[in-house]
Amino acid sequence: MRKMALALLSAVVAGLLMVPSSVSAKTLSIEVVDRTGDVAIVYDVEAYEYRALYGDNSPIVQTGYFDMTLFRFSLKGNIYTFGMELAADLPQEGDPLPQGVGLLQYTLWLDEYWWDWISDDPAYFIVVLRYDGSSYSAALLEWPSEEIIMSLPFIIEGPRFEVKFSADWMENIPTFWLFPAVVAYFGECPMMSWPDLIDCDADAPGQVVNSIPWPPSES
Ligand SMILES: [Ca+2]
Ligand SMILES: [Ca+2]
Repeated sequence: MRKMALALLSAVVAGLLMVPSSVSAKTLSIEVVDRTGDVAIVYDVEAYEYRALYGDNSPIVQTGYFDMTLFRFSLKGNIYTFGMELAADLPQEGDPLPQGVGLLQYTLWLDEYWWDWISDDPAYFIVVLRYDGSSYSAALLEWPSEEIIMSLPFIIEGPRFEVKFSADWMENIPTFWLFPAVVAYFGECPMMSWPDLIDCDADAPGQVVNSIPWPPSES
């Protein structure tokens, strides 16, 4: 299903810097910095150049909360935490989304394999924080059905959020790949678009990986 998003975003310029991960006996964590100002930048395959899908003054860009600047994932005890920082505060409940956007979704795929645009390999689960223009919700979802397995606790503080879920769901899956993205659904269209990915362009300066391995390697 993710591959369908190629219709809108054929490629995305993304910068990625791996921040050294901290590993201890009790806590595993990883932080990945994402470029600021890379909302919906696509590669124009006809012009052979990158261009912004939305202008600087478009609401999608102006709001700032479609622009991921940091991705966090950690395991402490039996609890996984998925978090992001955005370039601006997340909307307050009741704040309208930009015109045309029906759902804002901060998304983390937990993939079986290193994910790429071509093979579109299956995911075990996805974890989402959703805002529909009136209220937030967070959930663990089956993929690709997107059926809710369970609602999840979350906190939002300014430009940051965290969603927590039990490691019991992954107890038979000791290793997997992480793929975080900021997703939007427009109007009644069931297809998602991708205002910001952790990265996907092999030529993007600073790129290290296409998906992020879990658990992080000790270094
Ligand atoms: Ca990005
Ligand atoms: Ca970004």
